[in-house]
Amino acid sequence: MLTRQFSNMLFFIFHNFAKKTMKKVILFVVSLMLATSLAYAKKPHGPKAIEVKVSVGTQDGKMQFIPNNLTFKRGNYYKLVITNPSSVDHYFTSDALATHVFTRKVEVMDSKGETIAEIHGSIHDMELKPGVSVAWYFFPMTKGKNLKLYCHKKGHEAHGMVGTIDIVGSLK
Ligand SMILES: [Cu+2]
Repeated sequence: MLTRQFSNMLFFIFHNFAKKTMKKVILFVVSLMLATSLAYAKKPHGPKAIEVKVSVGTQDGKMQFIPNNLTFKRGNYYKLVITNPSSVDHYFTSDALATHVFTRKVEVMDSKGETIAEIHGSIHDMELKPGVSVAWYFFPMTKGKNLKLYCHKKGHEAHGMVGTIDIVGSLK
């Protein structure tokens, strides 16, 4: 009789304890789910891109790409920001770069930096009006050395508006 009472008591204690613990566990799991969903909601979509900047021409009218050599590593994801700070039109042309990378998208920005267009598909050539920026998002795919970059506006290449692009490293 005593043992039965004792075991009943034990069962009651354990049952109550389990209920409380269960509540705590559920509360913990729910708050964890909430926290992770909040953390994800704050993150922008897609992988994190490494930003590289290049200017086509200069404010004082030089026919140059700055910098005139760009290096990209395979296995990374890039956001190449091409800006035209000059007062004339310039091209950013590289047939080789276009075939050596996988383009995710190209964003076109106005002079205030606001995105006004998003382009999907492979890009070979772009002409930038004064004050405009373009962000080219891509994954380097094929290795390359001294890939040609130039501006094909009449006379600009002859004036030194040329550059090179290297794609290095291995795909993991
Ligand atoms: Cu040019």
